[in-house]
Amino acid sequence: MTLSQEFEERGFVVIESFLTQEESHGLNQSLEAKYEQWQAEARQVAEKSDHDECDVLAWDPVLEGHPLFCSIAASEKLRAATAEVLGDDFDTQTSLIMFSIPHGRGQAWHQDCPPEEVGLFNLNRLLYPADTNLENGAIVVVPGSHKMGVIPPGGTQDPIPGEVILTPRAGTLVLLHGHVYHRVTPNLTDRPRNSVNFRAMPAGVPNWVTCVAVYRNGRTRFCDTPSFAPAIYAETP
Ligand SMILES: O=C(O)CCC(=O)C(=O)O
Repeated sequence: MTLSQEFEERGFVVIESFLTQEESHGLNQSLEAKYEQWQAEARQVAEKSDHDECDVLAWDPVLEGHPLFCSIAASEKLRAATAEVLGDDFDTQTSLIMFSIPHGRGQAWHQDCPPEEVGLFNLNRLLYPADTNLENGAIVVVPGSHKMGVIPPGGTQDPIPGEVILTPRAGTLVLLHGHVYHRVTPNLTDRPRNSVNFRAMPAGVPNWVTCVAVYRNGRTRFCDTPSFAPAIYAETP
């Protein structure tokens, strides 16, 4: 099966050893430094509503012009891997680093954008600079759920039939369709657990596609959408 067929069928592909050891090491060092800076500032996780039980801190180093993150985001190898699943014509966003905080709840089941409009989706391009595991936070996905509509109501970390537990090793790239049901298990350790996400979209999909995330018990709006956006975006509370 080609990467493109696998992505179409399952909604995700896993590419191991995508980053060099040097790149993983450099990303890790920058992430450690950022976390230490936050610790010094006594940074807390923002108070969240009940349905998005996510204990994360977010950072956008590409927006800040961080050289290493910018060079990986703009690399030929990331472009080529993305083109395998989206075709040559795609758009990109800046970066989203998610620090799952120590002893936090990870990330509840969610879809990264409403699935009602099948063609309106983003692509998570998730890089893991360090090993993940069941202690610091596995990423759990339901293969094929990008074709199953809205995630059913239920517990934020309760298993969903068919789920697959992924524990990407350092250097792995996971390309994940934004309509796939996924969660990150709680971080039981004393250190943050990180993913680096360089989101992309098929050509023509607007930037605000990532403004609304769908949880099992509600939707969360992260940014404003234009008035002409579909109602699922424009009217989400
Ligand atoms: O950190 C991960 O492994 C997954 C991140 C995630 O769920 C997301 O960005 O929507």
